[in-house]
Amino acid sequence: MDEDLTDPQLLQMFEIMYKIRQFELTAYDLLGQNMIPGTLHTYAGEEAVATGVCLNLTDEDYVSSTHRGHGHCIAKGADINKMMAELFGKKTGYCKGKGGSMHITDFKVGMLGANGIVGAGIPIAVGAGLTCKLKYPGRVSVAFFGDGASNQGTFHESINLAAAWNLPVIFVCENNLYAMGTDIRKVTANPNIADRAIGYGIKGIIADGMDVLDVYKKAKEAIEHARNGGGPTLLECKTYRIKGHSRYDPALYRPKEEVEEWMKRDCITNFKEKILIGEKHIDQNVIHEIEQKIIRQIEQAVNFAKESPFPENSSALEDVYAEDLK
Ligand SMILES: Cc1ncc(C[n+]2csc(CCOP(=O)(O)OP(=O)(O)O)c2C)c(N)n1
Ligand SMILES: [Mg+2]
Repeated sequence: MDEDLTDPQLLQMFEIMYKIRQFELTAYDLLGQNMIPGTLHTYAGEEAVATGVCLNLTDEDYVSSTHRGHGHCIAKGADINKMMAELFGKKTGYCKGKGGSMHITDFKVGMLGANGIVGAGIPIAVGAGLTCKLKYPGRVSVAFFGDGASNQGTFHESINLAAAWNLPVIFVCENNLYAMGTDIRKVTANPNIADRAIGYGIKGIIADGMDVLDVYKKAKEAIEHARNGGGPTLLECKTYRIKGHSRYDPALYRPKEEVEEWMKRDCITNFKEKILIGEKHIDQNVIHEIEQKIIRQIEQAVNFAKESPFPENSSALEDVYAEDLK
């Protein structure tokens, strides 16, 4: 481990990743029990990416997210009670129960929103990046998006503009090899999305998305570069999802051997065993206490969601527009 991080910082990384994993596995089960309506896309397996990136950000920095957005929300500091209540469709949720998983937003912590439209969060982050440059120098904006989104026009238009205007935007591609059932290797000749950076005159970096320390270190470099006026970076994180694309996808299109290989690289188990215990000799009881604390927090979030009321029918047409024109 070449990063100069303290034990409390390393434990914080673990705690955030563990919180995302528990939130996701719990939500996955609750949806299976019909407690949560609709569908959802879990971030389980990819926790090191959001965690490693967002630990370099403050509440004043912005992130835009995707349909797989719970991990970005939690890593950016969103409230898991309000997140869970939103998944349950309850009035106490982030969108008063009317948005669901793919619309969770929290401006207070700079979370500009999950997004059900693939690639649509990328221009939003560029807009926020322009705001940073014009009004709040020193702040940065991060766009999280998938390998599938990297083949949308919005990706190319956004990255080109951000590069031309030298905006403080970090483009974080979460390359989990699949866009629903489409294998990236079947639709994209170059397996390294980061190589596209050169075409836009910016730097492209590849990080091991299963290694939170590698993501943290490379994101730090890109974020500091942007804060100091150096402009955008394309950071590609090689990662893999544990579950299928959405709750109801058994992911049969992924070869068994491939899944097994990636599962051996699980970002949480490896970080805990190799780094926290193996290298840093952190007391296992300390780690266990963190795990128990998170499990209790998730239980509380579920209870909060269960006990909260549904929105009234009469509220269906409220908040339809961003601003009330009364
Ligand atoms: C514009 C648009 N096209 C298609 C879809 C349907 N869709 C939802 S998620 C998804 C795959 C996205 O893949 P990727 O960007 O790699 O993200 P991942 O799901 O792997 O995190 C698709 C095609 C959509 N929501 N929006
Ligand atoms: Mg993908």
